[in-house]
Amino acid sequence: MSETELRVPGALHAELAERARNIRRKVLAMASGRGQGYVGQGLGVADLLTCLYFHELHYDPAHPADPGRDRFVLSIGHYSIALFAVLAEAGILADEELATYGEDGSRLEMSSMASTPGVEITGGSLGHGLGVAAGMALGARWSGRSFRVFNLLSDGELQEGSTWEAAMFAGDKALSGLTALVDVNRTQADGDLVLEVEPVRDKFESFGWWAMGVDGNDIAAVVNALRSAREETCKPKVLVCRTRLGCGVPLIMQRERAHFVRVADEEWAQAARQLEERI
Ligand SMILES: Cc1ncc(C[n+]2csc(CCOP(=O)(O)OP(=O)(O)O)c2C)c(N)n1
Repeated sequence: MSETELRVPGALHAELAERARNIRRKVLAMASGRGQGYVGQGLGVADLLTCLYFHELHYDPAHPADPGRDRFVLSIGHYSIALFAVLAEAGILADEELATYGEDGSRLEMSSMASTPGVEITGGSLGHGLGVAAGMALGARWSGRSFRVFNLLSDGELQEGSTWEAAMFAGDKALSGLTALVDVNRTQADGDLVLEVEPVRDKFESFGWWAMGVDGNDIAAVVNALRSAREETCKPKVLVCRTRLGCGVPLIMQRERAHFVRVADEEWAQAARQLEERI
């Protein structure tokens, strides 16, 4: 057992692991219903979002727009499949609605819309989430509210100038209510990253942030990293999370082009079997 696992009670670890499994099941069900989707991303960040929604964020599922809620800002709109699965697991969306993912007229678009309960911003155009999240964190300070703001962004978004303007702003204003989680899966649309983004931690630190690296598919490590970030009260915080696209389902993990997955009918059943076998 690793040192980080020892610092997370077994019951908590088991509860979060079960949540993450449910979220992966929902991701596969949503994508197989359409025959396609951003399934690799959904599986890749399932552990991260589980730890965030079921061990860190303060919110009331019955009142998803409560002004005192902690905010989760998804800048990578195409990761909406993961967010919808988590919102259903949290009881903010109904499980039945997940079957409409990507359908014409559905509230569950393949790129997230702010009109969906539990979704804070409309996504699609990359590189804006960190700026919005920083603005929200400043708004909390100005209005004397204690809510915190978490932003999930991608390594591809680190190639956007707007991300670094936001990082500079948050560092300068010492926005300690802001925590960014960077999903470093080392891929973007056509395969590997087209521009190198490392060293990510050093870059954020040079903008005045507190930074830590973590295995984003290790539940115990993520729980501990979120706690360490919570304990830093002077600076904006960033967790640089290494994740694996398709984590939990070898069939998706092994795909060469796993950015947007189209899978044959029989392969969805195989993917679902692989997820259960791994459990
Ligand atoms: C401003 C902007 N430029 C380009 C795109 C097109 N686009 C959609 S997804 C994507 C890949 C981005 O890679 P990353 O954000 O790292 O996502 P991942 O590979 O994890 O899916 C791109 C370039 C976009 N949505 N917005």
